[in-house]
Amino acid sequence: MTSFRFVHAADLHLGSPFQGLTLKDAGIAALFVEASRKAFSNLVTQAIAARVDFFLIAGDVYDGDWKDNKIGLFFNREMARLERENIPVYLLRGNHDAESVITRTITLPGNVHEFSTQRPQTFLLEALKVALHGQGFAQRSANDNLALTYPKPVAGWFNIGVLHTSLTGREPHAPYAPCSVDDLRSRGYDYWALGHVHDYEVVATDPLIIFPGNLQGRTIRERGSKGAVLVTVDEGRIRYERMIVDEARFAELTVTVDGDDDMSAVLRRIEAEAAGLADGMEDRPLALRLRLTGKSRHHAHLVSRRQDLRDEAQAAAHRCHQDIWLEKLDLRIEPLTLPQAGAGDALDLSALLVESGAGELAEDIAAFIRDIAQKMPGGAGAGDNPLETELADLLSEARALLQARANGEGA
Ligand SMILES: [Mn+2]
Repeated sequence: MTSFRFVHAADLHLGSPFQGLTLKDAGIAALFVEASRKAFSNLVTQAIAARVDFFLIAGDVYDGDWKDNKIGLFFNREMARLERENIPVYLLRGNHDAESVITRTITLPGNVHEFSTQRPQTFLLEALKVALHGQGFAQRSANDNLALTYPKPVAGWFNIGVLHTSLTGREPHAPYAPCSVDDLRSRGYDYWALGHVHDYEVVATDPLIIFPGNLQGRTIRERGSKGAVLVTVDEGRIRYERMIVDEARFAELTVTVDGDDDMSAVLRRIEAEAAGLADGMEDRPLALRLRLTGKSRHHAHLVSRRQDLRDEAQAAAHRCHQDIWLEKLDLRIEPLTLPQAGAGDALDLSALLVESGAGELAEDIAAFIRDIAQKMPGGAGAGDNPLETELADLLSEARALLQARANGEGA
């Protein structure tokens, strides 16, 4: 057997819109927007430095159809860098860049080889005695078990299966090309280069079945370090290691307040716990979703000063590290004692407020927002409406504010 090494990447999602990021600093927001492309350039640079023999991409190079040719031009430029180093690339289409989805094209250099979307195809790398088996998606949906149709291994060669799949289901990913680990094992290959799931996961070690994850976190759901996998085969022995290429990271932190905590006590808690985030940043900017939970006798005061609390929480985070940026303050603090509906005087504000949260008001407002969103230019009404998804928070904030005023706390 020969010795060689290769990159296994997937889910580049080039052209992906940056969602849900409410970073206040425009410069930092721009850095996150650029991060996906930079991460892929970093990977190409690392692959060249590692002198890999070939480069695999297991689907979803593009996030969807291109708005213009910019994203195709970017990919071509990176592929050409690999071609000048004589590194061939083998890729297939996933659900996001299925044949029927992408309508524009840019001619790619000759080192880029695409697996058929009609049937399993095998590329034979004679010099390395490596056989690559794969099939891309013709349509966005792929309900068939593609793995079971992959061919028998080439005897005496190193066989790699390339597949875009959710296996038997990986929340929150929709099922695509469903198959079991045993289905993959039944092919008798040496390595399965999977794509689709955005978290790094070594699914099995005999044979190796790996999801490399995506190259760059794009939302708060994609946290931690991101990258591809470098696989080295030496006289039949396989080693693998992660190639971390991300430019910026997402993290969540839950801080539980104590019943007696006032604003400054809450901020001290945030500062103490945010100090632990620096290790996971590895010199990258971090977008932090901070969740405050617990019960507090100062609930109304804290919630009615949400904006101050957010800015002070950002300041506390910056006292720990200059590159922690608050993505969102998720305020889930509850009052020490919930007001009881129906108790007390005829005009009980607490009771009224509790009742007002019981649905009707929320539904009215949601309908109102939908109505306005549809009339907005530029497709603002399409897809998830950020105002609508945060409605419950806004309502609870308004309730706390009103309660605080009624109690004479001012605001
Ligand atoms: Mn996918």
